Amino acid sequence: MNDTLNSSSSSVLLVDLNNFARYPTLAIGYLVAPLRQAGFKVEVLSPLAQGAPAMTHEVAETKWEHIKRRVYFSTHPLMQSLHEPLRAFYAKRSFKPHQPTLSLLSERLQTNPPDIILLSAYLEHYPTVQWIGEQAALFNIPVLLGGPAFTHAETIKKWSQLKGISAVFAGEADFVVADLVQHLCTGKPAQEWKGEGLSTLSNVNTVARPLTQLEQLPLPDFNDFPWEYYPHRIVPVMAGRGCSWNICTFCSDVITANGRTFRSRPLMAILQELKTQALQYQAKDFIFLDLKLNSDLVIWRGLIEHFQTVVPGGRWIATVHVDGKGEHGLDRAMLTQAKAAGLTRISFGLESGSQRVLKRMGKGTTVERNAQFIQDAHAAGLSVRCSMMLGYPGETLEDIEATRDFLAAHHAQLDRVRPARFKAIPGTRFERLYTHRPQRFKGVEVQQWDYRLARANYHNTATSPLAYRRVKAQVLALIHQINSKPLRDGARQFDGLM
Ligand code: B12
Ligand code: SF4
Repeated sequence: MNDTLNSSSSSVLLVDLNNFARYPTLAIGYLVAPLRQAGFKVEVLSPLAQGAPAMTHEVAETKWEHIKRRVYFSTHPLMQSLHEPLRAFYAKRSFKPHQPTLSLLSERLQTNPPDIILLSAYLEHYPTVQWIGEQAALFNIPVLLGGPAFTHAETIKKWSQLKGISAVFAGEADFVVADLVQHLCTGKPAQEWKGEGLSTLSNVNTVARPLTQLEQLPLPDFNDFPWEYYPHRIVPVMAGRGCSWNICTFCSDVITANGRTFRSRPLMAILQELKTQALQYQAKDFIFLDLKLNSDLVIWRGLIEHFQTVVPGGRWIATVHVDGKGEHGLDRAMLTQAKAAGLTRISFGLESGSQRVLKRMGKGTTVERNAQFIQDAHAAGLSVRCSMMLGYPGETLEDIEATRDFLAAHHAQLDRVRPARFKAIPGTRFERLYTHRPQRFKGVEVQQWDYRLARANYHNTATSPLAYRRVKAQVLALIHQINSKPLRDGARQFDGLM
């Protein structure tokens, strides 16, 4: 490694492993911008940037999808023991390395090696990261790894041990990435870097504190993405990081690098970003990736008030949380204004139709408020999508019956429902509650916490009885019916995006 390298002569190859979205990866935009500003020669290698077809997050509903869902959500005692091998099989297939990207990387290392490789990965990308680390080691090229899920000491430790991975950065790197890359490019040992959050094989450090001063964030740079290949030009944006509720027991979003603690950006900066990005990428459609866009009501109202001024004719989609008490900015009048401001689709975490389950989850909402929100959002002309959870620990026959009745009652107003099986994730409030008092979760037995993939293998015998399974089948049938409906006008371009 050349000790005299400076940022203007160092080449950085940023590898983004995401090909699950039909729009650029926000993290990449936030890393490229400061690196370019610092004078590095940055190149992005990503399946998406290589024109790989993006996988669809939510595929069109068919009979086959329904059957797959029946298998995935089966809680038959036999299936409970098959879930883990089936999951591993699915993960292997879905997250298998994208060969064209790897071939390009391989060729690049042989012909024109970069000074450093930066990898942004989800934990599902383990085999690809392993492969890239091994290849880079052959050419003696440092590899810096980061991603949203590197926030648990045990996870960081496991990934720091990978061959060829020089260091794992845990936290939001927006303000430090240029300095860190400069440090590593000059060949200095990673552990001598003065900042927070950097771990190596021999020294696992804590996670960098959540960023403050978000007003200083640069404009994400998406120039390396192949806009011409996208069926619709959609720009991702985050108005703030984290979630103001921050309490749900199962939630792993609020323990990610960017999700820890709620921080808002100034309204003017967000509006300026919308205006500039729309012009820069000739796009009018935006996806807000905020965990809860109504976390800060000043921002939420400000966006509704000014969106059309900064992006005339533009449209946007967002996720919100229906707070159980007080003002949440989601009354019918506000939603009607939001629709007029271009909001096309709204997503929220319904989770359950049972008040008891919502309470156990710490969801901070009520069944009545959820119901009112769905009615109001639909009446305002919005496409309403919700995520929900089946098999939350402690969910009983009566609870799942309440969920079935809720879905049946709102069948006409819901455009899409995305169900998930409860996942036990290390670092969440659930892990702490379970470890402290497992008997609180009757029928649930966590067999193994897997820190490398930040998940757990568990059984939930409470969901095995035939009566429960029958009602669950009814819930899945309702979901199939809802998801088979045509989408409301205008929402089609946004289908499957979140
Ligand atoms: C938007 C989103 C999506 C979108 C778009 C994905 C995309 N890549 O653009 C869609 C809907 C397509 C999606 C799909 C999936 N997602 Co998703 N998604 C998110 C969400 C809500 C926001 C991500 C985001 O843009 N964050 C904003 C940026 C700025 O933050 P960041 O990514 O953390 O990046 C910062 C730091 O991590 C760090 N950093 C990141 N990379 C690097 C690299 C280096 C070298 C350095 C130094 C630093 C660094 O600096 C960045 C800037 O501050 C997160 C939740 C969350 N809070 O992160 C989940 C999340 C990332 N998704 C997750 C998952 C599991 C998935 C799916 C697998 C779900 C599924 N089963 O279908 C798929 C597959 C995605 C794939 N293969 O790429 C998990 C990942 C956890 C993990 N295991 O690693 C998360 C954390 C949700 C969760 N709590 O479980 N997702
Ligand atoms: S409201 Fe959503 S993002 Fe916030 S803690 Fe609950 S599940 Fe997580």
